[in-house]
Amino acid sequence: MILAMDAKRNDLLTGFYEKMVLINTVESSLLNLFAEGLLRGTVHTCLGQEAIPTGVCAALEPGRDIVCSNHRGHGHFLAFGGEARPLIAEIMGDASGVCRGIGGSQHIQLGNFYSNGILGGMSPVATGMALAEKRKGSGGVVVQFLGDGALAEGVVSEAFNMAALWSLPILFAVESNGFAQSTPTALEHAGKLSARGAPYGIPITELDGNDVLAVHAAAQEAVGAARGAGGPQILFMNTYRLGPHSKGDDPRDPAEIARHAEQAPIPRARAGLDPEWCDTTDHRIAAEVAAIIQGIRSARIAAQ
Ligand SMILES: Cc1ncc(C[n+]2csc(CCOP(=O)(O)OP(=O)(O)O)c2C)c(N)n1
Repeated sequence: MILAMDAKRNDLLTGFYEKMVLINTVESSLLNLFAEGLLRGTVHTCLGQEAIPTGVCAALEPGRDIVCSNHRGHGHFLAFGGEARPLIAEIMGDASGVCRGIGGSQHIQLGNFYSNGILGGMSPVATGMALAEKRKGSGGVVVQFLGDGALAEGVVSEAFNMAALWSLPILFAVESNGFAQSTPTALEHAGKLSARGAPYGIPITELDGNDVLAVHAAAQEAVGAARGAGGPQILFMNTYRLGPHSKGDDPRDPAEIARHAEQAPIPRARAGLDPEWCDTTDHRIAAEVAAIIQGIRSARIAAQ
């Protein structure tokens, strides 16, 4: 029995590790492309936060559930089953991208995946979608990803109220990385952020957002509760953004970042896996992502 549980845990961790490395590799490559001048606009990466999209989206049913993402949404897209090539092409402004290169980094839509860069703007949209799913009786759950900074937006409080009042099937997945751009949480918010659900009677679970297995287990429970007519749920997941807010804007102490890097989701997961397998996986995924980018660049040159 214990052996079977260990094997299941290992299988889960293996799959999650691959997904997190894919997200990390794509995100790092995007920062390189930006530095090369190959991306227009801006790009927000989720480096260091890979466990949250990976663990939460693994608790969802792709054809039935809906993901509403934010400005930091590439990881959510990849974790919800989106492919790397059309995502990268989209962000590169290429016509072969998910939204024909028109949406860019922050405005991506494919199937049941929607992202938008207006802070907190997806809270009422996601709440409306949850109302629609409830009325249809589809059994679908909507997950809205938002940062701790977005909790200061009034529209998020309004969405919490409506979702609770109408007992809607929605999970608000808060990625608390301690900053809103360059403002530390303590300078932005009064009171205890992880208690924000209490006035609305929304169950809220606070957890270590860098532990992918813990995120997955909490998401399974919260999604199950929302699907089972338990109304809205909030997961308040503590994490740390290792990359800059967007491209190069990072006023934080490099020593602080280095300290957090040791506790990031990928090294944490790696500690429970075979290091040789991890190295092989890292190299394979790096080669796959490099080939995707090379392919897009070559096609572009050929078309000129
Ligand atoms: C309504 C609105 N105001 C301001 C911005 C600019 N902006 C983009 S991200 C961001 C900080 C977001 O912080 P948080 O919600 O904690 O998410 P994180 O960036 O930390 O993932 C701000 C102020 C915006 N996109 N929308």
